[in-house]
Amino acid sequence: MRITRRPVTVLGVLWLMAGAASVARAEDGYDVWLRYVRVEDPAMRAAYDRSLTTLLARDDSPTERLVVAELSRAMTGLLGRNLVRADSIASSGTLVVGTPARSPMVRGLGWDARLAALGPEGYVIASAQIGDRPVTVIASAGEIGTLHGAFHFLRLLQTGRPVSALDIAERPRLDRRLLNHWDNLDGSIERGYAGRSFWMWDELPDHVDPRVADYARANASLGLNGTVVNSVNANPKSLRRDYLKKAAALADTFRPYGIRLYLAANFAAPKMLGDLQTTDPLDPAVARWWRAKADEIYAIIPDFGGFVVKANSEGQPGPQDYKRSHADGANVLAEALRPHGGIVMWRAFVYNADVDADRTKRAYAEFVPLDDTFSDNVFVQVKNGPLDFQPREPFHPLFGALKTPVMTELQITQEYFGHSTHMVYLAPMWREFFDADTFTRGPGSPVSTFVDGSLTGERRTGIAGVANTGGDRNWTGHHLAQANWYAFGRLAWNPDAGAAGIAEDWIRMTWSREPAVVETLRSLLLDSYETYVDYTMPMGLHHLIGGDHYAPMPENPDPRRADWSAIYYHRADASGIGFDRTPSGSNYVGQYRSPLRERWAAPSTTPENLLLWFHRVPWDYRLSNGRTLWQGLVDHYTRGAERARGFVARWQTLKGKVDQARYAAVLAKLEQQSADAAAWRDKCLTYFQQFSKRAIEPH
Ligand code: BDP
Repeated sequence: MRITRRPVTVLGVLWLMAGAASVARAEDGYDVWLRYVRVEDPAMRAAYDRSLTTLLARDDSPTERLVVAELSRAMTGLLGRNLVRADSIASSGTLVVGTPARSPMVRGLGWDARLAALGPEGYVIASAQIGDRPVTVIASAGEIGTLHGAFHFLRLLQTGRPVSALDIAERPRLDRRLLNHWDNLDGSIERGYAGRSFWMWDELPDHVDPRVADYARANASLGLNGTVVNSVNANPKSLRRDYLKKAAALADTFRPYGIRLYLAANFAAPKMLGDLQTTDPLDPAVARWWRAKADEIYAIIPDFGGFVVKANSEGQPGPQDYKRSHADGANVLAEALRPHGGIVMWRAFVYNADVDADRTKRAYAEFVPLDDTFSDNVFVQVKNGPLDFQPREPFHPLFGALKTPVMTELQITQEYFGHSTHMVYLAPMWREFFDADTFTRGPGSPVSTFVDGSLTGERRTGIAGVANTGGDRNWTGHHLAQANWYAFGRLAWNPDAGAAGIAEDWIRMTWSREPAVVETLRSLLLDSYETYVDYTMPMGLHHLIGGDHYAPMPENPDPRRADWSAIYYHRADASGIGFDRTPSGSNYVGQYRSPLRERWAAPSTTPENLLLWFHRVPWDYRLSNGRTLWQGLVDHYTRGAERARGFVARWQTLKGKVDQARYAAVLAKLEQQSADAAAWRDKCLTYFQQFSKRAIEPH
């Protein structure tokens, strides 16, 4: 009696646990989109069971071991069983993973040319026939490509897609796909809202926190291949030997995941580390110092990626301190890195008031005349917009203008987007940026084609995202902010990927495959960007904040400098509001090509969502819907705050459909967002009303 009952009881309990797994599983967000929750749908399970019985893959190298471990972890989670390891194709349903160089089975397929064309990071995932057995192959010219391919394959399983008739070939559209960490050596993170830095500099190099490998794994799952570990406001100490050894320990952890380490360099390091009296880039002693430093770095970190440099910007030292140009500065570092294959990413985030009165014009004014004078391993790193990651900016006019390779810089951390309190899915904004037409080669020259080099034939391409990760258990503070880390990675791989599709994949992997959850959460994410713009800075308004970059502060008069204030940008008075950047104003529009410069020079041909960015208009200016500008502002602020309030109720429909812990955490954040949105509306409308002297009457 006992003998027969016992297993039944145990099985019964297991069954109950499995049945409730999707809801009851305790979730803290640590596993991000790599949760590998059991596939419940019986038809899907049966299909996966047929396709996946055996694994034929080597595990003799660090990366191969990661591939095998990842597949094993995933199968155990998704299917409740591991694949049987095999040396030959003995059964149908074998998964073959490898490179032609290391796997005779892959070599035998005769795909070498195809794989070579996809490069060492690209891959093929295909259903094939070996002998009379149907198999699935994940193959690449490089081991890192097999890791990327494995993660892609697992994404199919996690999102519930069929895997029986696959023919996928991918290669990354951009060469360098980086996260930039604004982490300081003291563990704080500039503009970080998810806890402290998890590099744990004090513990390095002897102890590498396990989180570092988990971080690298998450990045590898997106195909990211580089990380700048320290802030652009760089502490020169990060180039000191003891810190290089610490960085080397991080690089060792990153390496099997295909991720290279880069450092932010302080331009005055030769002086600040106490070696030289000058950092003049044309002084031979300075050049020697950088060469010796580069040699030292590569001796410890052989695959070191290079330097990002913020120079002559916001108080940082730079070549202009010696009356030298940005190119002089970039080139001295570039020459030092060149023998080792390293690059310099020289940031264009500069705003020297001597160059032009309008801050948005300065980078273009400084860098275009220097084009052609940079060494060939220098990238100019350009933020998506000309000011500073505002909720809506036009694309930076340097996109499509420079011949020097450009490293695009996007900001994942939500400095101007409600930090880790507001839900704002940024992919729609990035899409808008990538899709904007630069007219560089006539109509049909979107930013994405400049960024990926296809427009100009440029092969040196790259993108950097300012990371939103930190030591918080869930990495990003807000559970939903993980979607921005995820979306950045997917767009870095393919800048033409759609915001909705990325969101859907992320939801299925991170939350649930249940249609109600997918639908609700996807529409929430997709509505969030425009809603945020509406309740904070609609119609091209920008910088309506104070020093915390969080709360509304349209009255901010920042005494330190006008271009850190809010009033300098909105210029509201009784006659109207907005910044005149047309030829009769600052002529910022003159930095764009025709027909943009003509289009954006007239209010009637400027998109209304950027009207006040380009123009100063009277309060009674008529919008296309017949409302006045003032009424339009009232409408946007009112609608934004209402929608943000509505997010709470929409989220509440998911109660019981997602795990309780994450449900409650997100709900609390959305409630705060709703209150903040109302505060933004009230503060901005009452502030502007003192100039407009018109009633607040929403449509
Ligand atoms: C601004 C941030 C500041 C950064 C700067 C930069 O407020 O903390 O140092 O950008 O990108 O957005 O250098």
